[in-house]
Amino acid sequence: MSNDNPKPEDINDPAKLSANEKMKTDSRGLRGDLSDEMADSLTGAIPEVGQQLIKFHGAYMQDNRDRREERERKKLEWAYSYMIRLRIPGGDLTADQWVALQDCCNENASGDVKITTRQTIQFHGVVKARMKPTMKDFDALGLDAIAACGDVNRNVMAGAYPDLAPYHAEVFDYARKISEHLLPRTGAFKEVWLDGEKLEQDKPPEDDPLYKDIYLPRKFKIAIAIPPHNENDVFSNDIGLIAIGEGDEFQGFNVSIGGGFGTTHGNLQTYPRRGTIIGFVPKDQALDCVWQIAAVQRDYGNREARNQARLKYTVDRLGVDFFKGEVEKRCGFKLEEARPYKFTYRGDPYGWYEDHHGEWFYGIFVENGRVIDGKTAFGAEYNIKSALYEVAKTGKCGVRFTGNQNVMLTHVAEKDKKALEDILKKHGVDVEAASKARKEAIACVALPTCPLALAEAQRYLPDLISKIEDVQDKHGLKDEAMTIRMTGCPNGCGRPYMAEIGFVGKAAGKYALRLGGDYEGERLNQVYKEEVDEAEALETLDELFGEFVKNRDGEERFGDYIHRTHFKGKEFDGKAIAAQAVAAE
Ligand code: SRM
Ligand code: SF4
Repeated sequence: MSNDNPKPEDINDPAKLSANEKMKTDSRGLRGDLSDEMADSLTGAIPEVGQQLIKFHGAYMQDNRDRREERERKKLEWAYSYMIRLRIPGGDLTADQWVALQDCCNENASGDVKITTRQTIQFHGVVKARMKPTMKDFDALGLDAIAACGDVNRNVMAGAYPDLAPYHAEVFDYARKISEHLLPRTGAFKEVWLDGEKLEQDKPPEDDPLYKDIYLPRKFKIAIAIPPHNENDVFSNDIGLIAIGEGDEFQGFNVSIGGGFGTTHGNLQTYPRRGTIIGFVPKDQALDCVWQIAAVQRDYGNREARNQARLKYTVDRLGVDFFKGEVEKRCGFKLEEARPYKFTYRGDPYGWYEDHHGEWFYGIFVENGRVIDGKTAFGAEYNIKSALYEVAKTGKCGVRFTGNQNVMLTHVAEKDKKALEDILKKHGVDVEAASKARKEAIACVALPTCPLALAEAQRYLPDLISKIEDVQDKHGLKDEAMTIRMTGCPNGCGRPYMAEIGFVGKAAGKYALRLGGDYEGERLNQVYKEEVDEAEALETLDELFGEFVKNRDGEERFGDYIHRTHFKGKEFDGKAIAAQAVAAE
């Protein structure tokens, strides 16, 4: 858009709004017909409108794709069930909450908790009849799934590691504050799941100053990073907040806007975007600033084409300066100049470390966030499900999820360390068991539950990593840390666009190979090969590791080497590529 001063009413043609927009405004504060649809025991499914609406309640209708053929042969409807994602700002739980959630997952869902890339957990395989009991269990634990999905602000992430910043707890609490500040104000959740009082048909739904009755044009994500850690990939978020301190005092945040990853293969108008830092906000004004950024996106976002609706496209369409100016106008204050910060680490520290108050934390590797027992691709019996349960049962720690799909035991007293470590060891949970590359890898869910998956991810990456480790070994790179990430489609749920080695699913056994991201999460990678199968991926890495070992500059990382040599130091610019694609049409 070349318009210098666009107005909200210029953005969308009311006649062309997407179907999701009507669903939102017609929903009477996200109620729709969900109560009746969930009570219909004749089918495990719900209608399309309900499927979109239930996302705002933290749930997705899914089916087990592995079982489709068998069900069709038997002339049965697909094996429908629901995935529920909890809202856990900063991923922080008490030990009792973890024990109860694990029990709830065993009773009502598949039993296998999945730690997500956004510091929360999901249950898969909840059948219709178990949805209400599950939501009621969450409520009894002081938890909920409100706005864990849908066109609203999602689970807010916060840097999980308290070892380096004395103000960690203060910053960490902003995840909760922001999550609550941006929560939808509707009583629909209580009504649908907790037998709350019904809103009479002729009464208007609750007033919601942020979301009104239109909500946001698309999903909206916020993460806080506490340098030097950037394990949440702060620049992949609609709003990224980088905590800035001076000495022992927390000052406020550098604010990044317009990060986001979802793309569609072959559609150059969709692209991953790294967030842009627009300034610094003092801590007392941070909540206001975040709220107003969401409000500007609410008013200026594209509501006609959902694949152009994320904040990243709004920012690129309006220009960073206009967007920032609009936020400042609404805030009534100006952002200050961004302050210096430095990220050095994106992986999770494993094992014990002490915080500033003398409490201990223990980082545990959970391959691809799957809390399951059994043999792993790295050889060992690694019973993380039993281990976590037993550890939490002692009540001697808290449980915190990380943006790398791992878990941390929190707030452990010196005297309790040994007892907890003994339990972990008994179950084969040894932080040294896996290689550096494996411990930094991420894979999204993909098959069999994700309806959008074009290829495997979490069920395949562990085996591929074993083969990549052999190639690393051949070149003397066994102990080299590298971020390897895989997703089953280009939506980017495992953030492959910021990996040093990214695999993005295209079809069964076929992936786009993306290389050249940096280790710290400041730079996007780029397509190195449009499509590789396993053999070609390994062959390519074999060649590249060989030349890397020969030509690397000192301690240069693999991603930096590829960026410098193969991409000539040129950054990926999705906006420019999109403009060329439009011009060529
Ligand atoms: Fe995601 C959709 C899983 C993090 C970008 N994502 C989905 C759905 C719900 C598929 C669907 O729409 O039906 C997947 C459910 C699979 C399943 O069976 O559970 C799904 N996303 C996940 C999780 C569980 C991956 C994981 O293995 O950890 C992550 C849950 C995070 C959470 O707790 O909220 C997850 N998704 C992400 C991330 C990474 C992040 O946020 O840090 C991204 C990229 C960042 C971004 O948002 O741009 C991401 N998911 C998407 C997109 C593309 C959005 C876009 O702008 O185009 C979709 C598809 C969509 O929204 O249309 C999607
Ligand atoms: Fe599904 Fe694609 Fe997300 Fe993987 S990246 S979970 S395949 S939507």
